[in-house]
Amino acid sequence: MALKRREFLKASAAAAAAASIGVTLMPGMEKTVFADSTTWHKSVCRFCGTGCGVMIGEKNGKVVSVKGDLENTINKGHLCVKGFYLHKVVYAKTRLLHPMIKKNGKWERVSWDEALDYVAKKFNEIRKQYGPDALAFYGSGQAETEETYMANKLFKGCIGTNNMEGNPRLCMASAVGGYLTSLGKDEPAGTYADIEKAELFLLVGSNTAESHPIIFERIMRHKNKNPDVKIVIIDPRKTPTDQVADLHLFPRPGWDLAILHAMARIIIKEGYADEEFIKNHVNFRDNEKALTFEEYKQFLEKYTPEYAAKVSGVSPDEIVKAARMFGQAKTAMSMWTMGLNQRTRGVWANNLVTNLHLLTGKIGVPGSDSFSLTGQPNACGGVREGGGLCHLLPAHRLVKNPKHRAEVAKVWGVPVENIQPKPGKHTIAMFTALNKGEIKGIYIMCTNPAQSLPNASKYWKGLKEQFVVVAESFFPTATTEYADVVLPAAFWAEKEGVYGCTERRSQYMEKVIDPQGEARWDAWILRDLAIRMGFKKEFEKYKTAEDIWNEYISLTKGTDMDLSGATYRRLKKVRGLTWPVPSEDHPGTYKRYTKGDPVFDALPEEKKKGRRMYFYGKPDGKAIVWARPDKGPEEPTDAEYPLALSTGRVLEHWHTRTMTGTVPELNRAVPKAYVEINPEDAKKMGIADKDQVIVETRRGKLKIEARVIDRPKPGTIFIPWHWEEWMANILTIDAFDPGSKEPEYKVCAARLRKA
Ligand SMILES: Nc1nc2c(c(=O)[nH]1)N[C@H]1C(S)=C(S)[C@@H](COP(=O)(O)OP(=O)(O)OC[C@H]3O[C@@H](n4cnc5c(=O)[nH]c(N)nc54)[C@H](O)[C@@H]3O)O[C@H]1N2
Ligand SMILES: Nc1nc2c(c(=O)[nH]1)N[C@H]1C(S)=C(S)[C@@H](COP(=O)(O)OP(=O)(O)OC[C@H]3O[C@@H](n4cnc5c(=O)[nH]c(N)nc54)[C@H](O)[C@@H]3O)O[C@H]1N2
Ligand code: SF4
Ligand SMILES: [Mo]
Repeated sequence: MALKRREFLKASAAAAAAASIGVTLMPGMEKTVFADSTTWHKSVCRFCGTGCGVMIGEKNGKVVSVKGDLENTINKGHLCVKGFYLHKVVYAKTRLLHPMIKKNGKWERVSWDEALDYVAKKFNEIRKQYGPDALAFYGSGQAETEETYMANKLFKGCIGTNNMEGNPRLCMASAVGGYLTSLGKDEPAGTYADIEKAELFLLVGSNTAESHPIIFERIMRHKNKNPDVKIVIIDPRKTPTDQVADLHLFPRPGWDLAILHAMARIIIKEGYADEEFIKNHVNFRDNEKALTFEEYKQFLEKYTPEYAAKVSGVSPDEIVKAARMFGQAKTAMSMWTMGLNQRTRGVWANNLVTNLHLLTGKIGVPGSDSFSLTGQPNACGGVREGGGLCHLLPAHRLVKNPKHRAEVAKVWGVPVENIQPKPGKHTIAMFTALNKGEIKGIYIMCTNPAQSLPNASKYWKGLKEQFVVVAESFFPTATTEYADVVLPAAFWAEKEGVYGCTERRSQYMEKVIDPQGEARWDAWILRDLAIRMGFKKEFEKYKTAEDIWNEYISLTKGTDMDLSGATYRRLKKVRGLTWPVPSEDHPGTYKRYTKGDPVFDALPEEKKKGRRMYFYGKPDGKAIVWARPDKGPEEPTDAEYPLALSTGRVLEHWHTRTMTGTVPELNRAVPKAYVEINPEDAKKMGIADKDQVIVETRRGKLKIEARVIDRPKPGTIFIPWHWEEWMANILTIDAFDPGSKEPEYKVCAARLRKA
């Protein structure tokens, strides 16, 4: 079987490209590698938002191996290298095994009782003296839904502060803003099942091959079988994803909005718009007011291919070609990630991609969708759906909505006045308040902000000065350096829970082994802390993970993201369910806003007349095509800082490397950081491959090895941000999108010289 597939892959140059970057391991291969006494347990990869199903091999109480789950529809047995080595991460030498308190600057091992009593006492003192808003929680799209749910209840419902955020703010907030403003509800309409039905893929600001390898592989397989399938990329960098492109537009970082408008203009001018769909399903707006279709067309007149080319630095012909390819394909799927989201115009960029789908009606039908790729394994499930941001409550509810507060307070068993109507502080505001001493105590769980925040060194002050509790599975990390207390957290196979991935699919993960050392499940750490803080009545009722999940899904009942049919009983058997899934006999939903979506099906017939889609998050059920200005980045290049610096990922490493950095195979593949410089620029600057160089921005300086390579567009440089030793976030800018509050990691101005 493995051989056959390899031969099949070789048949196409495109697939060979994927094989060459080592994307997947062959199903069946594990049979030769693992002995039979191993028992296998159904779980999910804890890395990217693709959500691959894994089988965890357990032998004598140890996790010994991981293989792809053949029955999982997402990955059908395939895994990328990160998933394949997960079992090694469990036993890393750097696992944090005991609670510790920093006493007189030195870490001291303490009992759980001492650690939790200490945190409870400090938090209560701060709350009493300075009020609830002097406390904060900072969580993660890698935490399980049950874990984020417990934190949400403790902080928003019991302590009474909405200062509850998480790293999805750095990641998915612009996509949330994009979906809400364009379609009215968060998260994609379609699912991965559209991949095999799409004729065209528009990959914009997504290095799919390295960041979502299994999604990339599905696209490749589909293209191999159907040579007419086309791939258009808009990305300033030539990444491994580029190897399959039929057309690649290389804009200057931060300047691609004009391209998307120009594409819309050509699509309409050349008759590719679906006038019937537009009439019944679409409204037009600019930042101030409603527009007519005619007014929108007038707005677009500025965006000639020549104008867009001038702004973005690509050729007019390529823009025309991209627009025609999008227009001519019967079905199209756009996918994007941080190249759009991590921008001060992140929400607008999201809107403009969705515009193309709304104008052509390439949405709500098989093979077509405006499909945002989610970064982390549970950013959708725990944080977007679970309500783990400062303005949200569980199940797409808002703190500012009195009805929503009342519904949640009732289920939480807390007085409704406990939940503040005002959103708390978003991530950058939260760490700014920590710097200023307005926030005096913070609980950080499953994230490493001292390294991952933009302009990170600016925020070390607050972490140093205030009371910082870090729940972590590994030690040390950049953030534990500044902690007062560290709490060892059970890791992946050591706990059960649910992850919700990119395609609205919730999947159950089994607890396979006991935690290492004294590590405990994050949800129980939070429960026991809550009880010690005085919230006994509210928290002692949770005895199992299922108790938490059941309460959570009861809150989703009747919402657009109804998960009430996704019980543990069911999730333990199936390979996840895509919401809405309103009852235990409901199969889950393939497409939203259209026939088959229980929310759509329940709408009165007169509302649906003449419509194949109803965007029920909008008052009249119509989605919005946005006329947004084509603004560029916050810090454009200039004579002083002539290079555009971008940061991002490599296939083998995950974020701050606390996990992948413990796997020798992954470290060998990419042992250290570097700055990519285009050969043209390198020549001008007299820099050779492997030279040590200094990269400098208005915020910091970094000494790093040069990699002279035709990947970044001339005038741009790229640094993978995974290494603490070469911390890219010393350099990045902390300007953020005014709507989504997501920072602009993807573009700032830099200069570079030989060290
Ligand atoms: N191997 C690996 N996979 C991961 C992760 C990881 O750490 N390692 N992390 C996960 C997470 S949380 C996330 S959020 C995703 C991120 O997934 P991606 O967003 O795919 O990854 P990045 O490398 O951050 O950036 C993607 C691309 O954006 C492009 N870009 C930069 N500026 C612009 C611009 O102005 N316009 C356009 N159109 N493109 C631009 C960059 O050139 C880059 O190729 O990956 C997930 N998967
Ligand atoms: N320059 C630059 N910076 C970026 C980005 C970029 O593209 N460029 N991308 C941004 C994006 S998209 C994201 S999502 C963020 C990610 O940034 P972070 O969330 O800060 O990065 P991670 O390394 O994933 O941190 C997760 C932490 O949780 C710990 N951990 C793992 N499992 C568990 C567990 O079960 N329980 C607990 N309590 N801890 C656990 C890990 O050891 C690790 O320290 O970074 C952002 N920062
Ligand atoms: S593609 Fe993502 S989810 Fe799948 S194995 Fe790789 S890291 Fe894990
Ligand atoms: Mo992310």
